[in-house]
Amino acid sequence: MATPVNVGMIGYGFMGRAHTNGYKRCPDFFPELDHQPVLKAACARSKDKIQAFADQWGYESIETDWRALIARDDIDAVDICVPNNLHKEIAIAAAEAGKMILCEKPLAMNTAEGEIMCQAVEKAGVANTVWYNYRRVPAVTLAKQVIESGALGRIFHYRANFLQDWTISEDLPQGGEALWRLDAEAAGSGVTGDLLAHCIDTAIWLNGTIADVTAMTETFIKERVHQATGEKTKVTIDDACSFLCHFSNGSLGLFESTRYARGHKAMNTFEINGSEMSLRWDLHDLHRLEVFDNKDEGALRGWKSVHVSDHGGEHPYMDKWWVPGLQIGYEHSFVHHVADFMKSLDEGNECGPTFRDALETQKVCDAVLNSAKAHSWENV
Ligand code: SOE
Repeated sequence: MATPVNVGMIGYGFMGRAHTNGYKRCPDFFPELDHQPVLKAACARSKDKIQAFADQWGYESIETDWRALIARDDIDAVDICVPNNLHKEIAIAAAEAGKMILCEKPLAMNTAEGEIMCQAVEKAGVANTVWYNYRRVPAVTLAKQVIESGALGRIFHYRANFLQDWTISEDLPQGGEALWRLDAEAAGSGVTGDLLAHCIDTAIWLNGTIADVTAMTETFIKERVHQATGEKTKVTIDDACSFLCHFSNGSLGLFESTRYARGHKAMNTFEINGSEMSLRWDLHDLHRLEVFDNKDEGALRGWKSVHVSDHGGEHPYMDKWWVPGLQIGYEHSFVHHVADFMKSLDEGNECGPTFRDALETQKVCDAVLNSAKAHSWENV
């Protein structure tokens, strides 16, 4: 009999579904783990909406006040799946109540908030993690293993982008349900905290810390109707952001994100170039890791595309799924995150990215935004 981890989910949007699917699949595909999630309660202000969510996904009960959820003795772990401006208050209260916390990215609105959140979980000694899910796409995890083996040699370059196109229409309102990502009051920033944060988390994980940055941002649509008031108000998020950086290992970084790249829905890529080998990954082909190995010889030397689908059981996570050659997708990265969190409870260690790890990404985001404002280089 597994040790239950009773989850209290706060939120019910796209991410609430993605995380819940992770909790549901974990016992089926990682049955060897001692700790296993139980969908204990879902929470949101709207009783009708959260009841419908709970019924659809199989949560045992509902709450309409997150404080009541956190106060419950039968909740072990709180999943924070609400707009960024609510993360800090909920995380501190959950930590003080001794709950484990799984927080949606980005950790906080800014570094100052994030630091307070780190102190809260560290003081309380509660298990914590932030849902930077792309680390757990098997091809990305494989890239980490290859880089750690030293096979790339000296690293010269790292480049990444995350491109979307869903905010090009001037008629799209800002604020409120589904559109809070366009409202700086709720989101803290635009593409920097929403999209680049993913790229930065992956970059730091693969290539180490970032020392300094210089950035530019643009807000293409200056005013939008706010859903809450119906009034046209100034847009203060960044619609696009690009930055250059130095990594602490001496390599150079180049990052771009936007919601104005017509045709791109979620183009999330990275490439890393070392003296001996380069690796390249693209979310739209997420099961493939492209590799150029300078040791290869002859006329057929070139980029090869490795289908990360359990060749001889060597590919991360893939032995948990189907048979070799059959690929998995986006949602599995969340199942893997849940499984790794449960495993960390079994083993008594941390599940990265912890709040402290995610604070590093937050620091880079802040430096990027400050640099864009000041037209300067900023240390992280
Ligand atoms: C924005 O459209 C978004 O949903 C992000 O908030 C997610 O973190 C990203 O994974 C996909 O795009």
